[in-house]
Amino acid sequence: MTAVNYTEKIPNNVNLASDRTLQRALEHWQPKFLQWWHELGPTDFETADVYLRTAVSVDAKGWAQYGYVRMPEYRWGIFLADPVPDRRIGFGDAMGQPVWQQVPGEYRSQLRRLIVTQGDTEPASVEQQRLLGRTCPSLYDLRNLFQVNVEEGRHLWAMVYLLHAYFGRDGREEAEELLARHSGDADKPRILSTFNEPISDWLSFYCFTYFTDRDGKYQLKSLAESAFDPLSRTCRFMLTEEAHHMFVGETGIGRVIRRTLEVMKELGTDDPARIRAAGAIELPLVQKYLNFWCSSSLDLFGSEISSNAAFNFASGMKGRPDESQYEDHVLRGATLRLPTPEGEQEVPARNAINEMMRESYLKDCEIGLKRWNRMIERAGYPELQLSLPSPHFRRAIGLWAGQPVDPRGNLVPREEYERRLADWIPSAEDRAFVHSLMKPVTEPGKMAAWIAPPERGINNQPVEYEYVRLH
Ligand code: BYC
Ligand code: FE
Ligand code: FE
Repeated sequence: MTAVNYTEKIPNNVNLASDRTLQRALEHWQPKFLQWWHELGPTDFETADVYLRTAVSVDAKGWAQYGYVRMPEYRWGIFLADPVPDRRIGFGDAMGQPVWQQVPGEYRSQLRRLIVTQGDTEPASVEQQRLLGRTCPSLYDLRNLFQVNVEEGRHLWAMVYLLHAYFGRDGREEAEELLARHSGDADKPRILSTFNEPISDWLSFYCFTYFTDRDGKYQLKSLAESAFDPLSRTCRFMLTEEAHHMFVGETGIGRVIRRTLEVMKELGTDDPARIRAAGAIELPLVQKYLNFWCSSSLDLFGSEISSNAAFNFASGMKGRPDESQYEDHVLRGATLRLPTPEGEQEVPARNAINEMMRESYLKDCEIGLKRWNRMIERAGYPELQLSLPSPHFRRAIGLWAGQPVDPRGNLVPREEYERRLADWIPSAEDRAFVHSLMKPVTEPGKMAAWIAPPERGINNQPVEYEYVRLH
């Protein structure tokens, strides 16, 4: 079951050949996917040989194989984690009952909506990142970008498989729509806000992989709990790929900080103007990028109080990340106190699932900050420590949407908020400065001046390895 079949047109471990109708439908979608990749993927690098990992089996240990691949020839396929024998629903009203191998009629449209929303983010991120290759800080980073891109492409395949296999004609139509909406498109934008934000510099890319891919991790964890077993198995395998995306974000931001600290030491100052003149990014500007991407990504959890979330939980469609860590998996009659702009409010716990997810997400976000702050403190600048903004800052969804809240969580006069926003998130001038640093470095082992080298290479290769052969 775990081995991946690479002899077929669509690599898979779901025995696709046994269902000719499904196979034909997916083989019909495949050229449209490739066409989309040619148009909206990293098109400048179609002929480059990239040192990529490809899944060869789905067990946790040693599922990957590394080698040079041209991206359009990447073997995108359908991989599900192995089934758990006698798996039972772990939460909600149907707790303890066997999981579903088919879609229950009464939950069909909501399940489809969850799968479409998840699927929409994957190609969106590839579109957002499509021009970054032109300004890579190193071949090592270029390779990591492309690894993330091909895997997000595969995540799209994962959702399209579910739509085709379990939702009939409207599933196939939704699969086409996933290629028709585009990030930032005025007429047909991507569904969720963050996926329409431009990612035009590498600091934004690292912040996106740190904060936004981590939303992916938490959403996938909660869908891995789903009573719809094919969805759960798909998401479990996607999570093993996701770990690398988070690694790229955390080490990317960490290397930017390390380089800035080196420059501060060389110059003997923390003066932003002098740091910029030396070609590095001052820590307060890193903080602004964190504020921007963290607040944007917090919106991806939806409203604090959500009847959608309550329905998803009660029915068994979507649980909480690591559901087993909670004591009460049913939450009937349970309540939670939530801060609102008008004061505290008591709400049924099921309606506050989005908020519980956001809380566990924020705890996970803190881990990288602790590491970075240790580095900053050791360098002798404890007053320049970085922090996450308040979850009420700059929200566009939910109870705090449009509220003038500063990054520390204080409601401030609206006029002050508008005036000071440029102190809290990157201003046009800040972005122009970061863009001015984005010059490609493509000699093996060399790094752009604004970022430190990584501690080690990929798959035990040295940092100087030629991770991408450009032609
Ligand atoms: N932007 O009850 P509400 C990833 C909409 S990332 C725009 O508050 P609900 C990845 C919402 O759709 C993970 N619209 O929220 C990362 C609803 O609209 P309708 C992606 C938003 O439904 C990096 C309305 O507001 N996966 O994988 O409880 C690279 C009221 O909704 C936003 C998923 O999201 C927003 N930010 O929760 C690559 C999992 N937020 O239906 C990939 C599947 C909310 O009334 N999705 N709205 O028109 C879900 O579970 C839920 O749809 C959400 C929203 C958690 C997103
Ligand atoms: Fe993904
Ligand atoms: Fe990801």
